[in-house]
Amino acid sequence: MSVDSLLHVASPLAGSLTPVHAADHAHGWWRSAVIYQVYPRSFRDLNGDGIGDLAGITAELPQLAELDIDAVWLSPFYRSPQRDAGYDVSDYCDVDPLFGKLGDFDGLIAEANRLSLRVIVDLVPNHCSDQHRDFQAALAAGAGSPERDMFIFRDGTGPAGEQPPNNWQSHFGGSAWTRITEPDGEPGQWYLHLFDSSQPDFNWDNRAVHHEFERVLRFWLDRGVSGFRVDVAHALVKAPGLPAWGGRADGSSSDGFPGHEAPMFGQPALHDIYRAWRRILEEYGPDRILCAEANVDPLPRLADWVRPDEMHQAFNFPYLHAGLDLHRLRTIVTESLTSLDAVGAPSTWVLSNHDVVRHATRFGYGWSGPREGDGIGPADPQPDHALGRSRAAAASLFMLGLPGGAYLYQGEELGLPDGIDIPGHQRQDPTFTRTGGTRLGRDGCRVPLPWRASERHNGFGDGVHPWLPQPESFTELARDAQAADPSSHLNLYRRILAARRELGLGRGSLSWAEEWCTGSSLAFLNGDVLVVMNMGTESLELPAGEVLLRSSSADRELADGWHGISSGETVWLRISAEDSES
Ligand code: TEU
Ligand code: CA
Repeated sequence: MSVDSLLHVASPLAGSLTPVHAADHAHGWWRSAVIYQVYPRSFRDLNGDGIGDLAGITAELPQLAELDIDAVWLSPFYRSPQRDAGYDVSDYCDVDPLFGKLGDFDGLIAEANRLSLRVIVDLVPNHCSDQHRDFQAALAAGAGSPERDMFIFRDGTGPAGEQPPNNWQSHFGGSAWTRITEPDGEPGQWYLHLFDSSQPDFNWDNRAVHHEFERVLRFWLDRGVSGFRVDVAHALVKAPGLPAWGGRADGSSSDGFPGHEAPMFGQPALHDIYRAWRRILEEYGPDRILCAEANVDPLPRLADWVRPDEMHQAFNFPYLHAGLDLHRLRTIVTESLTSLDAVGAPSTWVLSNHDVVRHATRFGYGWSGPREGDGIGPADPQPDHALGRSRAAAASLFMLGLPGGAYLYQGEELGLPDGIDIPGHQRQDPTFTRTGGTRLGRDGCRVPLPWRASERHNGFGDGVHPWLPQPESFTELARDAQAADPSSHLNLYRRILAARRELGLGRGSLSWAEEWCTGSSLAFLNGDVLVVMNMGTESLELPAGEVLLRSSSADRELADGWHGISSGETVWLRISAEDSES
């Protein structure tokens, strides 16, 4: 093709770029990292007791390394009564026997090092388990004691203190307060728990709590972790006086985000805590990171969490919640990049995790799936699985073309759907019991992974049944079956991740390519790669360039002549230098 015709084809594209973000040349492996979330209970059960374990993770780690990811983040594996799947920690510096021993953790780190994978662990500082020795000591010590001051104990209201201290509600349903029986056998004080009643909130106004967590950070840093994902990072500090909250009582506004003034979220004193943690990490060199699980709204406020002396990253929940609403997606990508650029931080992107319906299932429902934390059961409207999986591929190909870091949730590379046929007696999310089954909770996205189609329980473990039943489709979706099929979801992910690294997209730039932002399609240029997602009902023609990747397996098999983008598809197209400049 002559230069003339290239320029001719390219001009509509080049003439209508809206620049948002410049290429990133700062130091830091994490700035463009792909971090893969391992949910230990459901990854791989090596000892056959039906629940995943650390040795199982170590055994399958080479399969993750093949995916070309940078790090794994492990959800909690610490000592825990497992009332909230391990987010109820009774000892922060030990491995629960369910998952193995500390030595198994060291083995996992050694294997990760061999494979050049970093390991990030989950830190749960907002609350512990009621079985934690500090909480047991607080119960035994009585009102007004220093032991009680580690937590948030208050006298009740009403004539005999029989009413909770305020109107706050638990995320999992019901009051956020539980009344205890005092050591003398009388009904006594109440303690605050933003989550399950077995998860008492720590009192972060107490320096002893700070010291305890600084010890925990050092413990895992000394064992070789590359950082921490910080659970409910926005909730540690509560407003003085614990004022009643008039919005939705769990602190969220109508769209599910924390309200701006919620007294349990986003308090200014949080930032000094994270500054102190950052200083500790820096004692270990520049490569250890903190990532906030901070559900922050409005988006520009997220930048306050990742200022140069605070956390390195924060999850981008607005991106996850935008789903396939292209108008919202565009606004969120623009706001994320511009507000984070202002503090020199990269953005992160995410579509699935262990708290939400998997995106392959969400996208099987028109434009908006079920409410967060509610889950899907057999009596609910059912998703279109094929549509969900193909849109999930399109959404992932779009996300992984964006500059910044990305978080993947185990099984999304297989296009796994949520488990739907889970009998009530097998559901373990406290949301299910605390709401009398009206909200099914998050078990659907936590179903054990299928590794090998021909093995017992699809290779999850060869002992007793997995702790949650696997849907029938998990056999054909098993990793080994997909590895053998060039057009599988897994092989698409492999190609995406390899190309993303080779093209340096995580460090790249972003300009909206207006010509292809039609309302039903959305497109950006990152370096010389044009990423177009078409959610309209019609196919679109693409500008000149080399098609690098397509999300639709049907179109991948089409004859070479096809130079368009189907409905429901995303394409990566390399525009030559003459095309993208001028
Ligand atoms: O979740 C925090 C959180 O605010 C939500 O994602 C919450 O799980 C959801 O709104 C409930 O419907 C974190 C963990 O990711 C989650 O698994 C834990 O249960 C929770 O903290 C408590 O530790
Ligand atoms: Ca096991």
